Amino acid sequence: MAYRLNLFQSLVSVLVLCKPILALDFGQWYSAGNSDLLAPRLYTEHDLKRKGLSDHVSFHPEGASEGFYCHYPNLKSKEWEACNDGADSRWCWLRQLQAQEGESHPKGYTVTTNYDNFAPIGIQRHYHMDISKQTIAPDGIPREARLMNGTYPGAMIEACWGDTVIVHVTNNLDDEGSVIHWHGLRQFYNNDHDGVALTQCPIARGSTWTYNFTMLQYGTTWYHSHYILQYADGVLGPIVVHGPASAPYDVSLPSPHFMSDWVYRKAEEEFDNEKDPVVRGSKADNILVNGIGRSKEAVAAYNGEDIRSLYPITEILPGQRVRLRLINGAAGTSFIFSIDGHALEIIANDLVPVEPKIVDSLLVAIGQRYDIIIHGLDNPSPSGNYWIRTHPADGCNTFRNGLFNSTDSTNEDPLDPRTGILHYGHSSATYLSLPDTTANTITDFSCARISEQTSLRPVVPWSISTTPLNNLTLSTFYPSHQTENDAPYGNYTHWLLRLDPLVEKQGGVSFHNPLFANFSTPSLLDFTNIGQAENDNVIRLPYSSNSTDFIHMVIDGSLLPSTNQTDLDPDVIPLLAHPMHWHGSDVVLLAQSEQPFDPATSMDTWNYENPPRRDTIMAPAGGYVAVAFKPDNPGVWLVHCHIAWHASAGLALQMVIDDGQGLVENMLAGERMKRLEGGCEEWKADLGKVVDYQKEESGV
Ligand SMILES: [Cu+2]
Repeated sequence: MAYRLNLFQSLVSVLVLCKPILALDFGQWYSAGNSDLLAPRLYTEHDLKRKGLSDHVSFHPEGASEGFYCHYPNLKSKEWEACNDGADSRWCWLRQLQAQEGESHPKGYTVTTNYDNFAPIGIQRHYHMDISKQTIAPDGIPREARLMNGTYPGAMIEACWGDTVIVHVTNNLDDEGSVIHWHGLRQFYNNDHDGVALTQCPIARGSTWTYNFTMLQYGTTWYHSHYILQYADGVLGPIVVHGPASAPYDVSLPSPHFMSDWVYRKAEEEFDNEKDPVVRGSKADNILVNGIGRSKEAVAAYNGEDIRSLYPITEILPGQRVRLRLINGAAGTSFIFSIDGHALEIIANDLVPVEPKIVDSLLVAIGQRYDIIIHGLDNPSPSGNYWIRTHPADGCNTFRNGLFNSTDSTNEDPLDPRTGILHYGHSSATYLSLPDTTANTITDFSCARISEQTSLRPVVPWSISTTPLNNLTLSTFYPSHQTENDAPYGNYTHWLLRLDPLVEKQGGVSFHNPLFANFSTPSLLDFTNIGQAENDNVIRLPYSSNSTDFIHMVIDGSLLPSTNQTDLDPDVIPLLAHPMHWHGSDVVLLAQSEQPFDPATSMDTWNYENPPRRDTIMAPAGGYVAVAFKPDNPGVWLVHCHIAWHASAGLALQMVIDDGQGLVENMLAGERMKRLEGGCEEWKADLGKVVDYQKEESGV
């Protein structure tokens, strides 16, 4: 497949794929938005009228914020129309009118469009964000936090499929750098905007850094700081990209359900527990949903008044199908989400639309997202109030007052998983009392939920090659020096997870290395030397633009303690499964198993035909996951555990995807590299004035 780079403005290049046959169907390629549409803020209807753009396709998507419009300036309204105009047509996004005649399905952009290759061309949207210290009390207990635009979660970034989003991030912290990652966004040919310590220096105090990326995917995701443990201190927020859906619904709720945990101490202080060989684990103090929690003091002080300040309220009407976006932005907790008495229809996992699947609860691991449709009851109870539950999954939580365990009630004082209320009607019009509903019968509280996670089918299918492109040796897969067992594992990447990489490192165990980023020398600015340092944890992968080429990788959890190990003290037992997150591409789940990986037999069980696909998957303790992904996005990409404490302990590696002939360096040559270097100069000038975390933790 041929390609060419199309430089746009001075910052972003976007790949233009040349597939002329498919072009007839959709008519538009990925390319830059029109530069004369540069907007100082969100487009509103007023803007559209003022600019005389009303001849172009524009519409207000259901579930969007007030005043928010989608706008496609390249599509003349005479030929195109928005087609999210009814509950039964959500699968369709933009309809090409001329092609519609005589066709049962109108041509255009729909949920079946291969978004790897095609997206409508939207507009540019600018967001201005600042990071600052503020004291907040989300559950009644005050704590100094670090926040995006002063709120927890931070301000929502909202865009439409194909828009280019430009975020100007100002670091107003007085003692730390920062770097912001746009979780799950593919950043195609846009590695320098991924926002990790491998691709840029931290943003110096007082500086503004601009991120610029095009929404090639659509759905629900989030952004968070990727600098030390800053996201556990509050630097995170939702991202919503409007687009089509795989099932009908009546209304979409504009505000996502943002689940997280909350630590009363600064996360860096709590991290001391992770490094302590006796304690071996950082702990959280409470559960928050949309930044609302309940301390024991707050619950004790509750005297029957209105409960709106204690619980986030989700509104629904009888019989309605309501789309809700779920995000897990926790530091250390994976949640089982459910609504008492209600069925939930999954329509997307991470940023991938899936065939609709109805469940009564679902696992949302750290970093994962789901778009679901709540099936409203025709005849709700007289009070119309139902509990929404975010139950920490067994073995995937570490709370200070004891671990949740669905089969063991020895914890006398567990946190309450009832964290929100589904209300029939408009809550503002009525006095709300506490629901008296009972929980759905949930049989699987496990933190891998393998049967659920392996059952989701993407709408746009991938067929996976059984012959991987990678032929890795020990010298090209650095973390494989972990054991002597790598040699027979053959033609795919094998990453053996260890329990406590940082503790082992401190204890002088030499065969395993945590990844340590060097803030002042990011990999992307030192490309030829990646892999020279002991803690670089690099794997080098061959770039290929051929859509049938895949890399296979096994992440092996066989050395991690599993649930049947009874000799472990339940109060100090480490987290059992690791939510592994990929930057730069989605991965497919070839296998997810609680049985140890066996190179002789395991591969016979792998699923190559449209396997589940997403950016965050759960690696079970005692077993393994096998994934595949396309090495079509050149750059340096992080793969890491999304338990914040584990990432800071270095449970990560960096993938270098390059053609060996200068592809990455040529992509960044010129203005893009100068910009990165300028950021590093600012950072280095500020180095003596920020807290130096480099000796203590990984920096990712
Ligand atoms: Cu982990």
